[in-house]
Formats: sequence, C-alpha cells, structure tokens
Amino acid sequence: MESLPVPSVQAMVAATGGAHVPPRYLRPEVAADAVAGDGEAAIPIIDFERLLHPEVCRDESARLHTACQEWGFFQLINHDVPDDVIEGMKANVEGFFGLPAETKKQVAQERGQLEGYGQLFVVSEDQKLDWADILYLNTQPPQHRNMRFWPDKPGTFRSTLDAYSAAVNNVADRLLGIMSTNLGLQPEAIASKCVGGIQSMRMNYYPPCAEADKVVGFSPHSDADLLTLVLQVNQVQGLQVKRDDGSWVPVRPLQGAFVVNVGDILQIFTNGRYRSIEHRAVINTERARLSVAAFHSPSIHATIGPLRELVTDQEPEIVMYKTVDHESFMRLFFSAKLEGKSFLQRMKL
Ligand SMILES: O=C(O)CCC(=O)C(=O)O
Repeated sequence: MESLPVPSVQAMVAATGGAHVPPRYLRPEVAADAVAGDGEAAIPIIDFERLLHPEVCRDESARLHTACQEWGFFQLINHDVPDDVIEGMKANVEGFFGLPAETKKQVAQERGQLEGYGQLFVVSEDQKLDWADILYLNTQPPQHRNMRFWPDKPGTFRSTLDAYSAAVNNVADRLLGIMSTNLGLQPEAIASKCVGGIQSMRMNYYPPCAEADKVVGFSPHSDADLLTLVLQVNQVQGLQVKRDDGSWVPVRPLQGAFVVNVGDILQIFTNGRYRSIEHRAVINTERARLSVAAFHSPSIHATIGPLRELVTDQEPEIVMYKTVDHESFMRLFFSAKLEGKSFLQRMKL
C-alpha cells in the first residue's frame, strides 16, 4: 500500500504566496455546489456527560441513535479528555507543521507504505490533488507504531500524541458500547471485534489559497473505519457534510468538541442502520486550517461484514454487504483515489 509522492502544498504556498494555483489542483466545479447558509442546518450535538448520567442517559442515547441513523455525524461535547491533553495536541500539531520543510521531511513517507509526512490516495499522475499536506501515523495498539515516522520535534510531540491517542481511544470505545446497546446488542458486541483494535491518525494542514473556491482541501469521501473523532485544531471552518439532496452543510466547530462520524465499517457492521456520510474539507482564503482525525477500526484479524446478530432474523437477501477479511478491506480502500462513497459501493452485495 502506498500513495504516489506529491509536492508539499505548504512549501508551494510559501514560495509563491498561494496566488497561483497549478492545474493539478484546479477543481472549478466545486464553486457550483450548494452550501447551506448560517442557521439553515447543523449536525446534531451530543453531550457525553449526559450519555453517562443515569437519569438522562436514555434521552441522550436516543438522540445519539438518531444522529447515527440520519446524519452519521455529530459534535461531541463534555467528553472527558482533559483540556491540557487537547491543548497539548493542538500546540504540537501546529508546532510540527510550523517547522522548516527540511525538518518535516525527516519523517516523510517512503515508497511502499502509508505512514509519515506527505499525502494519501494519490494513485495516478493525472489525478487532481488536494490542497493539503498530512502526517499519517499508526497510533494504537502501541506495538503497531513505527517510531521512524513519529516526529521528535517539537520535543513534546511523541509524549503528547501518546496521551492524546489513549484518551481518544477510550472515548471511542465507550461511544461504541453505547451504540451497541442502542442497536439492541450486548454493549460489547462491537467492541469484541475490536480487541487489539487499530487507531490511526491523520493530521491535516490546509494552507490558505487566494482562489479557495477553485481548490479542495480534502476530496469528498467517507471514512473506512468504525468511528472517527476529529479535533478542529484552530477553529477555522472548512469541514462540510453532504446531505441526501446533494447540498453541503458546513460544520461550525464548538470549542473543545470532537466532530464524530460513522465510518464505512460501522455502516457495514450495522447492515446500513448507521450511515457513513460523505464529507469534504474546503479551503480558507486567508488562514491555514488544521485538524486531527483519529480513525478507530477493528483488529486487523477481524472479519468485516454485517454483524450476524443484526441479520439473522431477516431474509438472506436483505444482507447488504459482503464479508471480507480486514486486511483485504484496507488494501482495497487505500488502492483507489477517494471518490465519494464509491468504495462502499464495491462492498455491496
Ligand atoms: O479536516 C477535517 O475537518 C476533516 C478531515 C477528514 O475528513 C479526515 O481526515 O478524514
């Protein structure tokens, strides 16, 4: 698995001021898309403290269930990841992307693998490119880490990422337990697939662009995993979620919240009850935008297919997705360019 090497957009903008957009990044069709205005639509907000509170958890769990069915996206407030862990992560990600290009290149991706500083999903020389640089790392379980790609600058990067990764993993596990119960399953039904579950992180740096309406920061896609928790590092808006009518709803990040989304594996596990929704990132004309996406997937030894408990009482033809081993699933995902939900289509029976 690999992605073809591409130039750093941050370095290109630093050299040219970002006024000139090379043809490989130009996607003028984006400007024609309908985007919801302020107050028109917003993804739901779920309060983690209420989910855990005996007196109100039932109502909040019902809201979570509806959010997963209808939106596949929500903002999670009052999660218990300490402020210093969140703020430390933000500062270290900003610190890393603020380093000189030569220093960042010390953790550049290498041919044949995905981890490191670079880009993902570039599979051909004539494919349109995203206006972003990324750092992609395996973070859990710890034995899956390749420290070769973990920056040692800023000096607190590694210890901060270690603490952040464990804290976010813990929130994801508890959310998956509540979702299992909401689906009428044992609380550990999904988690049991995740013993030795995998977490990876994608740190995104989206430079500003004078012609922001002609480029895309992150192409429309859905995530391959079970559950993604995104931290908006600097509160610059850019994430947009696609609605069924084809319009895009901007996410207005709440201070300290995680933006959480259902991934393709959860859509497959739940045989379509929960929806993994297409999303994209757009670019700001003035300011760089940064985000950290934490992807949570089952163990690499798990099989990916509809959970038997959710389909046994239905007619076999209602089973919507194939069952494949997790390794083949990941290989398939990373071998094509991101194109909306086309990957999930290939998993359909
Ligand atoms: O930049 C964002 O807010 C979202 C990033 C994202 O969709 C991803 O990393 O999968």
